[in-house]
Amino acid sequence: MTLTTRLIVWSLCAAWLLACGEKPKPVGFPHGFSWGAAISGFQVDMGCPTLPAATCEDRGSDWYDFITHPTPTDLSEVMSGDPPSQGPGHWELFDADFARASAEVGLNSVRFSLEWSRIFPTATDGIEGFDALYAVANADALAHYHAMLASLKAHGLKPLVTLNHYTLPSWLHDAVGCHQNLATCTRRGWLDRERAVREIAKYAGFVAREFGGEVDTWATLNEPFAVVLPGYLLPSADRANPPAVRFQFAAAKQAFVAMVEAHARMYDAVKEADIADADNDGTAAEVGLVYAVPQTRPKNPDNILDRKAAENVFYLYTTAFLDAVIRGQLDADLKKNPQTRPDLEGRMDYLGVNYYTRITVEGTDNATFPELSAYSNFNPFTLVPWEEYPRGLYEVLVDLEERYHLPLVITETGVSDPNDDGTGSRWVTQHAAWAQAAVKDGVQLRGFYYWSLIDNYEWNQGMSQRYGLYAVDKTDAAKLRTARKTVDVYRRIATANRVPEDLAATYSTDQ
Ligand code: IFM
Repeated sequence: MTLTTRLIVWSLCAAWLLACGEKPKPVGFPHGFSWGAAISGFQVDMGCPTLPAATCEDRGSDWYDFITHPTPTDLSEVMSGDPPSQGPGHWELFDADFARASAEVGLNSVRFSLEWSRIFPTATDGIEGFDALYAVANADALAHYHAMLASLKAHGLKPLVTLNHYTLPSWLHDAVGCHQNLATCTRRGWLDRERAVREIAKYAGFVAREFGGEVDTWATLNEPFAVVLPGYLLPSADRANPPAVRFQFAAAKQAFVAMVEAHARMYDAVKEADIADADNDGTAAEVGLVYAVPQTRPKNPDNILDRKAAENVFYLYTTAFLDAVIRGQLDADLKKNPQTRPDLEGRMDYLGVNYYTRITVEGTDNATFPELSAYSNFNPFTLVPWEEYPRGLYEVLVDLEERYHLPLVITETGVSDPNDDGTGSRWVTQHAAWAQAAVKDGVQLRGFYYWSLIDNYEWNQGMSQRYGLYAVDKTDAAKLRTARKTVDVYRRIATANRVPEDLAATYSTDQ
């Protein structure tokens, strides 16, 4: 059949299908789409079956100090107290984990994080240039990350590397001391803005050169607002981040600005240092940022106060930061008065979107926090978070596409599924279906990463949350992995590069 004949036959078939009311088949995902699972170093490394704990655990980070120090009384209901030894031991078991991701789940990519404090266990202030940094870098950690990258390659998995997934080296951030007294602690993390930005950019440039031949896709920071909010404003049992202090508005703004600047300087450093094209596709380094974007709605759409409050929350939680790192519009006082900073603009090759929930916002006439005067019409205590709302992924993706016109990657979405009762299967099908709908409607979506590959240490909640495609027996000496039902469902979606219709029907994707 010639091309012309084929086109005529195809047009007749399409006209017949439409005339008979048949729905056209969904387009699925683009060719070359990344299907992956995401993990982060601190959350998965600890708890090795046979390696010495001192090798397996990264003892040089603020988060390690935070979970191993006796819990301060005011955080007793917030911290799990789970010991590092209960972690999944991925530092030792990475190769088997990656083998499963490829052979059993059918993935083609994994997102993982390098741990800054593993690579530089001691301060890098005053040390300049690759060779001088190499001399003080931890050679075992570098060798280990090269081995992980070789394993990913051997299993046909492309790496997406996060440079900073919440944790800071203890030499930069005294998590416990700053929790106890933020005014007097001396290693103040993001609050030592110039130092933090300078040193994290140095680290980013160093690893980009060291691993650039194996990595093309980089993410600078993970969920910066999830460092600011539970770190300096509202630590809670849901999420606390060191220093976990309450209502420190000035500090929250300083951390916000530091992380905006850190992204820009890390972007520049990686672009300069990674000139090796790992997969020969013509691009040596693509650098983005990972941001948690909740769908946000007014409690009562007919109430002007609620509508305004929802707009305020969306700005404060999401677009204030993204406008700064994408458009160079920095609202340093968070007073809705952004200033142009050309040194921040245009430093985003793609935006990583973490999607978990919709939040519902209620307006109020009373200023709950005068310090947040621009947002005085909402009360953070009335926000209702963690609602399961798959359609929100579509809404968020379309909104971000319209606002920023950037390629998007779903860098995390997933759910705790402790009883393996189909919760994960429902989640992945419904969220992939809404992602597929966004692609159909023109969103430039490049990848979908399930959170998470294995059960992991969920920050202050320890091992109580079970996000893994694979369950991990936290008390078993070998840290046995068992596939959850989600594995089979996700494999079918990833290998078909679309949501099969029977799955869409089983887990009703309409809302
Ligand atoms: O475990 C976290 C991850 O580190 C960041 N995004 C949300 C996940 C689930 O809470």
